[in-house]
Amino acid sequence: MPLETPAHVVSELASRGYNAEREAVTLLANAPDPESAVERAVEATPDDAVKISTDHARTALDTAAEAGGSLVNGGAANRSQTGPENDPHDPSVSGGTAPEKHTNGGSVTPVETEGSADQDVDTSRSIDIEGDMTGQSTGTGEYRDFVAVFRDRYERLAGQLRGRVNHRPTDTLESMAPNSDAAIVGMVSDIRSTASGHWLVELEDTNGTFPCLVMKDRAFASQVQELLYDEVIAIEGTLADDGGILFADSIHFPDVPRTYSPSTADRHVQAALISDVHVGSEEFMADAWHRFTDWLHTEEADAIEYLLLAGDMVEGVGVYPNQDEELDIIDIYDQYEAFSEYLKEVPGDMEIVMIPGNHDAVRLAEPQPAFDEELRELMSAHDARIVSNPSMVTIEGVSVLMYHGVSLDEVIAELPDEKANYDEPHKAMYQLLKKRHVAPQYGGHTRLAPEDQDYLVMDEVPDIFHSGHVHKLGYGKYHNVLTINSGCWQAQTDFQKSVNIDPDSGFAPIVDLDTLDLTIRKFV
Ligand code: D5M
Ligand code: FE
Ligand code: ZN
Repeated sequence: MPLETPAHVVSELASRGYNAEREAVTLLANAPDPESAVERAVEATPDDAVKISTDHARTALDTAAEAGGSLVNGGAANRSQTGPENDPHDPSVSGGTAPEKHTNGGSVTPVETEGSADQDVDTSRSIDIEGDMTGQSTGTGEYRDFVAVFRDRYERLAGQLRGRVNHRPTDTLESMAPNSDAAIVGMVSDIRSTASGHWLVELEDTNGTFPCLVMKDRAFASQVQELLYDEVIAIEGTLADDGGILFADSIHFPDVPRTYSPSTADRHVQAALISDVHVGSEEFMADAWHRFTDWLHTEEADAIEYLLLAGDMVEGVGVYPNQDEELDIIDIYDQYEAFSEYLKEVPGDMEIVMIPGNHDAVRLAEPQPAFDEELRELMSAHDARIVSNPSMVTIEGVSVLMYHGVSLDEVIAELPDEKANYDEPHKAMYQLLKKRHVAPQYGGHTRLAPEDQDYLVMDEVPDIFHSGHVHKLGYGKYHNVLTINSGCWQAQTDFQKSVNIDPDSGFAPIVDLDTLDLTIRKFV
């Protein structure tokens, strides 16, 4: 294969199991004889390294130059030759060792990655992870765990609402004077329509439950249709004559303030947000993936320093009935090995963050801890940060809530079409922002694992909310929060055909972290 383009160099290196930095690829592709340059670069790379750094490429070109004639023919390749020599701390060389662990469940120190001298002189990357519960799971699935997790959810979301209403515990309401104004902060425990078409919403707090009547002709009555079981809301109203029911005047959600002002990066830097790669499926779109990764090596993609992957790296096994009929790779470890090879096509100097999805080899119940050591080992080429689903990832000061999105199926099924539908998946995500919880409803399609705290609560408002799962591209802003569902890299499956899901495959949403502007790139 002729190697004159960066794309060819990348695939040649990937086929030999190497990942490479962008500048290294540019250098090799611009050499008069790229083929032998690649050969030398591979030789110059230590045996235990999987990433070809710019320095390795330079060494290869320099030795060739000494051997006679210059291999570097100008252009980008000639921009500078002043890279650090034999830097023992070269962060670009991954020895494929164990990944960083975020075992304290809190934030970790931002990692400083030195840019290569001629590329991003002032670059210092910054990533901070919060809410990664990998290694923190304490739940045993017993009743008291459920009590603990729901209490924690209630306390944290009620805390967001308490300042806004003058609430009373449910067990004190009956002793209040009839007709007095009152408010309740509670978890939705029941929603029923009455014979005359009004709504009876029952709220539960830590003291008991209380019924609230929403009259059908009130302007806010349509908000009842947005309610999901187990979400935490506040209802204000007037107590009935006998004190046994609250006539609702308003419903409050924890919500995102309308005036929310997101943070932005203080330099021009971009992130690609993707999900649902589904390697191992017959429908995985390898060609689109190659086009995407080839493009990442071009100048146009120079500012893209981060790649966020929101779950479903591989197709998995036994996820859905009859899934095996559409598997290209039947062993899950083989699927991850193949995925790891595809990941090697991504420029080695990009920071990658990934969370698992429902097709990945981790527990299905949410929160999902990140991959175990064995899987991390399989994917070690890139030193990706592999964290739990969901996680809050702060890059360059911009917080990104990454959540795979299984609850979106439920939100779309439960809520009226104009509030949530598959063609506008971002609107279903708006609902999660409004409820400040990524998977409010328990006991339905979305499986929840009880832990000592509810990792699915959004304590902080994210600047960007990134999900996948529904395989539909959708984006918009909700109270200034950039909300993105990133589509997928899998063509329509038989199941999707049978239920008319027409996936948006091969798109890469690219976010400017300094402006939060979004560009959608298509690779099909
Ligand atoms: O699911 C992708 C989308 O398709 C998501 O909205 C669920 C839906 N889906 C796909 N296959 C099935 C089956 N067999 N049953 C129910 N729903 C399904 P993903 O999990 O990302 O493949
Ligand atoms: Fe998926
Ligand atoms: Zn999924």
